[in-house]
Amino acid sequence: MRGARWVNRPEGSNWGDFGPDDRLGRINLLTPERVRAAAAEVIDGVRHCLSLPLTLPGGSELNPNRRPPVLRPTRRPGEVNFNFEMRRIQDGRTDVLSDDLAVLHLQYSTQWDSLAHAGALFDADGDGIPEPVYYNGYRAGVDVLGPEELTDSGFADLDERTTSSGGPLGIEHLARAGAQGRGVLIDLRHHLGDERTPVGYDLLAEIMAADGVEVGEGDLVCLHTGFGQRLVDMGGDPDPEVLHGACAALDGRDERLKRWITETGLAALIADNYAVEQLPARPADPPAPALPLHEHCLFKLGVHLGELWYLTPLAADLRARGRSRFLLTAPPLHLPGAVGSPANPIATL
Ligand code: UVW
Repeated sequence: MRGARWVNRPEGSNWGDFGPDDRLGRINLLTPERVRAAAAEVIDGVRHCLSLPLTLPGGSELNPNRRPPVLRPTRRPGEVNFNFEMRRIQDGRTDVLSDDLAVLHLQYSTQWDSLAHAGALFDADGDGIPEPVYYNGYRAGVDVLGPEELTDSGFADLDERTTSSGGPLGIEHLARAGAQGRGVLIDLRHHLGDERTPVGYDLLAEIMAADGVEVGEGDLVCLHTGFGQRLVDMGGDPDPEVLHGACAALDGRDERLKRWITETGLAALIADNYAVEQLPARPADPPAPALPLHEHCLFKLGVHLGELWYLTPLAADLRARGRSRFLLTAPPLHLPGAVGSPANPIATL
C-alpha cells in the first residue's frame, strides 16, 4: 500500500483500511450519523457514572507494576498549597487557596488502553527480522525512561521530563476524536454469576440471544461481568482470590469470538474486569501471544479496550427498563504520548 509503514500486514488485520497514517482504528466508525443515532438512545435522561473511584482496586495485587494514586498538595517555596492564605505574600488579600498534584499509574483503575498498549514482534518491513510493531505498522515511542530512573513512587524527574512511550499512537488521538457513540451492554453477570467463567463465542451468542442484544458497526460494546462491583464491595482491601479468580472474562484464544469482533465492526470493547480477556489465557503452543485478545483488538484491528469500568448499576437499570443501548461518552485524558488513560465515562439512557 502506498505510504504504508509496512510491507507485510498481519493476517486478519485491517491495517491500511482507514489510510496509511491512521491512528484511530475502529474509532473512525464513530461517524456523525452514528453519534446522532446514539443520541437518539437518550430517552429518560438518566445518567450513570461508569468509573470506579481511581483508588480502586487498592494495593498492587492485581498488577504489581501499577500502584494506587498518590494525591497531595503542591508546594511553593517553603510552603504547602493547602489552605494557603494569600495575605502571606500580598498584604490585605483575603483569599485562601489549595492546589493538588496526583501521581497516577494511568492504567491502575477505570481506563482506556491506547493502541500503543499492545503490539507484537512482527516482520512488518519484510526484512525477515521481527521487531516490536503496533497498529498500522507504527513503531513504539522514543525517550522512554530506564528502570534505574524510577523512584519508589513510580516517578522520575517529575518537574523536568515528559516521556512518550505511547509515541505516535498515544491516547491523545482518542481524546481528540471524541470517544462518544452508542453503548451496548451485554450482561454476562446476570447469566453467569460471580464464578470465573471463560466466555467464548458460543456462550456470548447464547447470552445475547437470551437478552435480545444486537451489536452493530461502530458500537461501543460493554461487557458487564460483576468484577467492578466486587472491587467496590471489597473497599480497597481486595481478596487475592477474588482478584485472580472471579467473574467472567472473554476467552481470547477462541477464534470464532475473534472473528465476531472482526465481523461486527464494533468500535471499542469494554469490560468491568481487569483485562477484558481471561488472564492467564488458555495455554497455546509457541509462538503465541500471552494476551491474544489484546493482540487481536489493539494490534490487528485498532479496537480500543476499556477496562475496570463500573457497569453494575447501569446493567441493573437497563434490565429494569428492558433496554441494552444508551449514549456513551467516555473521553480519556488529553495527555499526548500516554499508553493509557483513566476515564470517567457517562452512560445516558
Ligand atoms: C495488561 O498488561 C494485562 O494490561 P491491561 O489489562 O491493563 O490491558
